[in-house]
Amino acid sequence: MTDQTPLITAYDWVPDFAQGHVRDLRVRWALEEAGRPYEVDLVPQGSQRAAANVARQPFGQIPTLRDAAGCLFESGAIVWRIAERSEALLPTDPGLRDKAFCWLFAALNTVEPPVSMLAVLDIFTRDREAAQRVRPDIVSAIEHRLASLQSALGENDYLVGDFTAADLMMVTVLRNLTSSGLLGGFPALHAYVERAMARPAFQAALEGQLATFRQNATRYAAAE
Ligand SMILES: N[C@@H](CCC(=O)N[C@@H](CS)C(=O)NCC(=O)O)C(=O)O
Repeated sequence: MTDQTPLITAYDWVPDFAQGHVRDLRVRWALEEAGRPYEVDLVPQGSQRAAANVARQPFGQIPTLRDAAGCLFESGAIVWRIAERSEALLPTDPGLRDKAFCWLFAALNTVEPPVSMLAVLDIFTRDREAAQRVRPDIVSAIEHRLASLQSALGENDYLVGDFTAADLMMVTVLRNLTSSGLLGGFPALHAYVERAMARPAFQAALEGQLATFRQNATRYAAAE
């Protein structure tokens, strides 16, 4: 790594359900949009609690970003920092930048919580009966958010004029709903997600994450 090359952390492998959704994707996508080369420090799956990881990220999670200015954690903070230095991810107008900031937080703090809860219920909750009991309430909470979001998006392609870091964040949250089919009830949001995912920078970021998992699949399959 040169002094100026950002170094991000990512897992060397994750189970199938998480592939293409691990949050280093957000950072890769932002750097790809900004046209900034980067390097990836692969964290071996299962080593989350290792001292080196906790030193970088207090919860032992990925992603982090290290560059000449220091080390950051939390994907929202990292993406915002990249965006602040790139006109590809933020408008120059201060009012529009403020709007993008608000929408980035809305993605993480208003839309993502019920979306994450659905993943917890569908993937991680061992008590299946309990999960099925509360699932309709969570689906309803998500649909409530999606209806408001679709209405705010209106007929626009993106949330704040051209594509911004806010769209990057919102789309990485919304695409976690793909397998649930919930986006099907919101055609404008479905089209919004497809539009953003068609961007070459997204495709490059996704391929970067998936290529690593493919390379390490045999090793982890053997260990299972
Ligand atoms: N709020 C954090 C969440 C990071 C996060 O949940 N990372 C996951 C991968 S997507 C992780 O490292 N999970 C392992 C763990 O929590 O031990 C962010 O946005 O950066």
